[in-house]
Amino acid sequence: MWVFLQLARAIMFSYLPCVLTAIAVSLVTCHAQCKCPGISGLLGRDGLKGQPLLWGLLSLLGEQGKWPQGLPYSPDTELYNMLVNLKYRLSRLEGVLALTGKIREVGEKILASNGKEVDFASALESCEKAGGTLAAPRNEEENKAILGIVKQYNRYAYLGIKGGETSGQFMYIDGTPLNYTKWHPYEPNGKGTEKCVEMYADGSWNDKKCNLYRLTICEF
Ligand code: MMA
Ligand code: CA
Repeated sequence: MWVFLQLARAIMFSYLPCVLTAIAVSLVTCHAQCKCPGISGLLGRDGLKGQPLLWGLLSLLGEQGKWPQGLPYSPDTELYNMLVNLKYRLSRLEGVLALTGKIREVGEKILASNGKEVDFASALESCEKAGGTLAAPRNEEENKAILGIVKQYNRYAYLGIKGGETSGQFMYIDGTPLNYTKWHPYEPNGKGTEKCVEMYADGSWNDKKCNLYRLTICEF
C-alpha cells in the first residue's frame, strides 16, 4: 500500500518523466543475464541524485523486490547512491575483465595470471604484492577455473600448497589442512623431497620441487 502511495506522490511531484527514463535506461543497460543491477545501477546515476522520494521508492522495490544485498536502509541518500553506483561500476569492470580473459570469477574468488613462469617463492611474492596469494583450489569448481588458466597459457602452474617442514603433510600457504585434493595417480610420491605442487594440463596435481619455472596464478 505504502508503495502505491509513494508512487502516486512521485507522479504528483512530476517524477514521472524521470521514472520513465529510468525504466528506459534500465532496459537498455540490462543485458541478457542481467548481472548488472538494473534499479540500483540507476540509483547512482546523476539523473536520480538527490531525489529522496524516488530513491526511497526504487530502493523499496529493490533489485528483485529485495533490499540490495548488504546495504541497510539509510537516510543518507548521497552516500547510499555512491555505494550502489560503485557496486554497479565494479560489476561492469569485472564483466570487461572476464570478457577479455584477464580474470576468472569462481564463487567469491577472482583468479588472474600475469603469464609469468617463475619459481614458487617468486610466484607467491608477486601474488602477495598484488594483494592476493597463489591460487589454491578448495573444490572441484575452483580446480576447473584454475585449470582454465593453465590451458589458456598452456603451462603447468604452481598451486598455493606446500609440504610442511616437519609433518611432510601438504597444507595451504596459511598452514591450514587441505580440504580438497586432486592428486594425479601415484602422487604425491616425493616423500618430502618435492615440497611444492604443480597443476598438470588435465587439472590433476603433482608434488614437485619448488625451484622450477611454473605459471603464476593468483587468487584475490
Ligand atoms: C617426475 C617428477 C615427479 C613426478 C614424476 C611422475 C621423475 O619425476 O615430475 O614429481 O612424480 O615425474 O612420473
Ligand atoms: Ca611428484
